[in-house]
Amino acid sequence: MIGKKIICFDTINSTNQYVKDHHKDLESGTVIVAKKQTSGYGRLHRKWESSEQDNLTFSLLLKLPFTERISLLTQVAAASVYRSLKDLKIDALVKWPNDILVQDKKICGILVETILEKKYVNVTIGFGLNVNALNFKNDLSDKATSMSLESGKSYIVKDILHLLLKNVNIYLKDFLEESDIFLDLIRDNSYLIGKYVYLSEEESQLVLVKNIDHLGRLVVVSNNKEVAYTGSEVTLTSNYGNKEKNYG
Ligand code: BT5
Repeated sequence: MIGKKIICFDTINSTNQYVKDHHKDLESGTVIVAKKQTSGYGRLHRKWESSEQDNLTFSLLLKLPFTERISLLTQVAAASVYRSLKDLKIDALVKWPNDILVQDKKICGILVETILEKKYVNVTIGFGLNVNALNFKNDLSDKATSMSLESGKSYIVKDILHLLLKNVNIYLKDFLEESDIFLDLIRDNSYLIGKYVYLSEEESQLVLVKNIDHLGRLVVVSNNKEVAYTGSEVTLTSNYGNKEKNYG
């Protein structure tokens, strides 16, 4: 069960880094929370900004047998964030592979990292959720939002953590039982399905996003053929063919 053990730090470099450094000593299901991260990061080591105590930054460790379905854990995490926001009456969309958006702005980023052992895989799932932040640094000001900005309310960060962990437990159970309920939730509330995107900075061809497949890959139509990409294979630069907004 996720969250039976929760370890809280006032300040730490990064909760994902902590889990990766200490996975041998931590039990599966352990949650590491930080009030402040000095080097929080996203994919490709992009910086994750978070003001002290206003927001939720945490990681959880899972030790699981290796299967190809491990790649679905980002979608399990995204479904959990989506559901938690919905429970609090905030309507979000999931932007594959790892962003949760509200009104076109990023409210949460998820980072899944894996370390392979002989018999199992250590999976670190990091969540950066903007809870009470009321403003963001320059380059984020037009592309980030928070729960408070969307609802006008302020929240107790610990309560949001517990709600999120409750939902992670629900969708993780589905995942372990090989159900795809969380995938349907992601598909039904997808920011990208039905839109045209560029798959990388270099590409000039817009492709139509058709679906998210059973392994969590993005299925696009390119030259009349369907092609499935994993999150590490492509970097979406935009939506609607508008190259100006890059959510990272
Ligand atoms: C992510 O990466 O969105 C995953 C972020 C995961 C952060 C959590 S916090 C707890 C755990 N410990 C860590 O060290 N990390 C995890 P990516 O898709 O690469 O997006 C990164 C981009 O999001 C940046 O380049 C910015 O453009 C944008 N960004 C940074 N901080 C943000 C914020 N607070 N709100 C919205 N967007 C942000």
